[in-house]
Amino acid sequence: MDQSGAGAVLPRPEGQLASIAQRFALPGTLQAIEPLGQGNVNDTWLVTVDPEVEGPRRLVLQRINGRVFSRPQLVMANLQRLTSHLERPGIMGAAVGRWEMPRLLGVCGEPQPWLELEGDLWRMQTYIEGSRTLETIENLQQAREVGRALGTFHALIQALPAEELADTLEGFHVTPGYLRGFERALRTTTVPLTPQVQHGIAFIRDRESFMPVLEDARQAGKLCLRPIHGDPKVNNILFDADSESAIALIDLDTVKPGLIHYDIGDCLRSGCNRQGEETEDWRTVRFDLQLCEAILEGYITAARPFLTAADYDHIPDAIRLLCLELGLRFLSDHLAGDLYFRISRPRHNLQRALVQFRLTESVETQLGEIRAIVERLRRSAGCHG
Ligand code: GN1
Ligand code: MG
Repeated sequence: MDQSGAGAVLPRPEGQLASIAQRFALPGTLQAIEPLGQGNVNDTWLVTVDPEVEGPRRLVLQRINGRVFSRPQLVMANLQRLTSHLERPGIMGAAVGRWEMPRLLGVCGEPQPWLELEGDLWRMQTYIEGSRTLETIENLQQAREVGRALGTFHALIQALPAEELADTLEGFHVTPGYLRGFERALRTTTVPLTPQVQHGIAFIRDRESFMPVLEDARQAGKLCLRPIHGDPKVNNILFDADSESAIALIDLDTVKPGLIHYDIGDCLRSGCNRQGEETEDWRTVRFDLQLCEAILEGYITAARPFLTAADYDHIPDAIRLLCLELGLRFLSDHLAGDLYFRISRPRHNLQRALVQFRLTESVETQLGEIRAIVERLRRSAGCHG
């Protein structure tokens, strides 16, 4: 989910969507409902009300995708656990400057802040006013802020025990599991094995032995499970509308136990691709080292207190792996008939996969430089080991 993409206000809403919205404790009369953002998994709408009492004018309504999140109640339980953690005294002190969290709205006559209708789970959250999203990073200051936002989020949730969060999406970012899914999809696929698909298959085959790199480090006790965001791509980071400061991380459905390297890798694969992951011009995609350095610098300013020497050691591989992993996930979904990621045209997931594979290659050719950047930042953060 992201907060961009709000279009013109529609006529006063009616129908099923409006009656669902009205079951929430809206602070006024419903005025408009319009699609919001470009999420690949959940459905999101911006709801506008005419406030009768003091309260928010704009809200975000979402239907959680039950095919992806088989137990969406656990997603909501994690969100509530996260909120109660952040409300504990002293926790928000880890955030410098303006920092916001969306708040859940109650449902009229229900004890819990969500609705279950015909197998779908619906929820409503406050829209963070005075904010904007970026589809791609435009300058180094924004890059530092993207990193600082992720570091701040990690710092805020470090003291939340990972075992108090449910595993809402088993196998999420566990790359060897995605490789097994790819093999299954390949055995049963009915899509044509065009030269582009074959290129993707060969690309995966050449890198199979690299895929367990983070899970091996976890099993060896070098990295451990911590609470993570799970999806810190650039358009899930809100910026202040009037400055270059990041003020929130949204799309909290994948907050759950994981490796912080999933987040670091995912944030860099998204942030360092200046063309964005939806570009059709996949051949010219590259991984931008300057943005990489600025994002990591921003991340480390906020994350330095809890980063270990082993954490630094695994950052370069995490960057390479998360690009490769998303390419693998997109290609598998293309082979499986586009069941997971929403598409807007034929071969959309194939094209997305080719973008990520090109990005992976660009990371691979610059791994020496990436290692040098991490090493320099580690030394200036005073971490030896
Ligand atoms: C999905 O739905 P969205 O766009 O927030 C996916 C992420 C991917 C991302 C790629 C639960 O996120 O893992 O990185 O697409 N979310 C899930 O754009 O699988
Ligand atoms: Mg998401």
